Amino acid sequence: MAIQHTAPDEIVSDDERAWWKEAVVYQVYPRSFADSDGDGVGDLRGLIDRLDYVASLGVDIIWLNPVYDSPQEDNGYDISDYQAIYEEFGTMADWEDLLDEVHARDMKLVMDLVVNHTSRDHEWFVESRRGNPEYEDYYIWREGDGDGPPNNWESFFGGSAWEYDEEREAYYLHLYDTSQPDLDWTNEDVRQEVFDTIDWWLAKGIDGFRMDVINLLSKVEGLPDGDPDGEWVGAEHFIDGPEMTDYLEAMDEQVLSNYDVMTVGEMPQLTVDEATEYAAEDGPLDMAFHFQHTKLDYDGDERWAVGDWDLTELKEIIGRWQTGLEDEGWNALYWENHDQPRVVSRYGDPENYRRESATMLGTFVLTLRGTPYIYQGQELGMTNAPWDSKESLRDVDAINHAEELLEEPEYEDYDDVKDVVGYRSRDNARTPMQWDDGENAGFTDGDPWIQVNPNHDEINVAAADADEESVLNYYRELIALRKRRDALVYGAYEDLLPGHESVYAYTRTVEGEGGRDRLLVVLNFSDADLTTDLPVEFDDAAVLLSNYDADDDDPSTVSLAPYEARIYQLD
Ligand code: TEU
Repeated sequence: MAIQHTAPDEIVSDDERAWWKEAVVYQVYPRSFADSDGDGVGDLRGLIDRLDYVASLGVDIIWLNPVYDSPQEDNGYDISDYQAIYEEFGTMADWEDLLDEVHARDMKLVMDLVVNHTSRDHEWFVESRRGNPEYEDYYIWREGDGDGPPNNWESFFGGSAWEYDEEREAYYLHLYDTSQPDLDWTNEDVRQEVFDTIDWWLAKGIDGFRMDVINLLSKVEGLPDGDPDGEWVGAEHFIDGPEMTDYLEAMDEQVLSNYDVMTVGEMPQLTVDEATEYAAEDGPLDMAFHFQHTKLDYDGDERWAVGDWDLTELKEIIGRWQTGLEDEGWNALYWENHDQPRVVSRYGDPENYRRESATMLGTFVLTLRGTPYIYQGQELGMTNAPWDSKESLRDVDAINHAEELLEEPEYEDYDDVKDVVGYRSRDNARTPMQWDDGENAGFTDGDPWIQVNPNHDEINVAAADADEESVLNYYRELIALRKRRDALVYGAYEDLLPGHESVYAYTRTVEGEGGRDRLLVVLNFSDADLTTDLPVEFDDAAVLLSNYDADDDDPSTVSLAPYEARIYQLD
């Protein structure tokens, strides 16, 4: 329910404003969004047909996952040609139509930039492994150490980060799948090729880039062994390496700064200090994704094992980023993307309080300081899916992990590992968008490349559209509210109850010559009814938005239903 209040105008100065700070981003994973030609794989025409839906959310920017030519071993993060469109997604003409249609709806289009590695099928790699002098140093080739690989570095997807190549008779480095060899960024020709590619796309009129694992470009000279007990063996030598800032600054100077575009870096193991440098006012990037809040439900450093988490830990992490980037840098806010399990299934209650927890978690990500990113289906409260057989898995990372576990004596067959693989598998995010309750959820007329979540008969766009109380309509209201209130975009963040284990309450305040606007967000992260005191003046308080149909006569003692979210105007 919403009560209309107007915010004072002109509190935030023009100097502080930026279009990408005020924007809400919607992430489209084209393979799973909409299939127009019945081959079971989503495509660009399918996306074009659904652009009115995307615009109806009130979002400003679409971030499109990779659509470049690729053998699709890692669903497009293995690029074989940076200047061509993957055939199953469509043609360059389709892509150009997409750009026009996005712009015609006053939205912007941000593309994925994957330049830490290419596909093994990229011409550069084909020539490099053959020893063609022009390309021989495009990748990181090394002799083995005795019979083994050059060092102990590991691939993020498991196993050694080195693969022996018979043709070249040497090992190449791949920090991800064996099909994704790392480019050698110390080679000036490589850097120039990448800068030219970036320029080529920007000249076509796109509005920015999301940069894949961009803090991995620079590796420590000599490639020494990594700490064998590290979370990712070798990471201390290949994350934020010595030339990292120089590479990004050169990219900015030579290409990015010639255009008014948005850049967001995906940066594993990023810290606040690093973020303030990369995304400083005059830094090379506008903002960066960190991963700290996505590891809450890990068991220690163990990515696959599921551990308990508590709300005070989340507050600590969020507080660190909200206050740490107050003066320098800008947050990229997200719960979900194509690599993360569905947030309702992780931090909410998909069985008993799906609508409530999905809307509460949505309130959180849309009311922090930073630019929010919503992943397709998140606005419906889509959930994780059952992964009952190994054959149902599609994600190279999940399949590798299942196979690794099955080599251990304690596991006999897939049934023994399905819970752990199923919970974390990136496939959870990649089940098709649920458009209606028909066969295949209206995603395709053919056989979908990955299973459709069986709950699409209940959770789908058509049903949500028609239901005033749906997660979808709540997201729409919330996005609209964010547009009306500068406090939600620019306001300073203050955590009111850092030690509370169930209630997350914070204020967002903007102050300036034009006055002051202060909003209060109160979220119940538990499935219990509870009452709490809040250390704020409530005299003129009024609820701006709530995910329950409830009003509060005496708001200074707040009574909250399970997963209830409320936004108040304070003064
Ligand atoms: O992902 C990088 C990656 O591995 C992180 O998202 C990871 O989940 C995080 O570091 C956990 O701590 C990107 C893409 O998003 C992914 O789809 C690709 O497979 C990968 O790079 C390789 O290109």
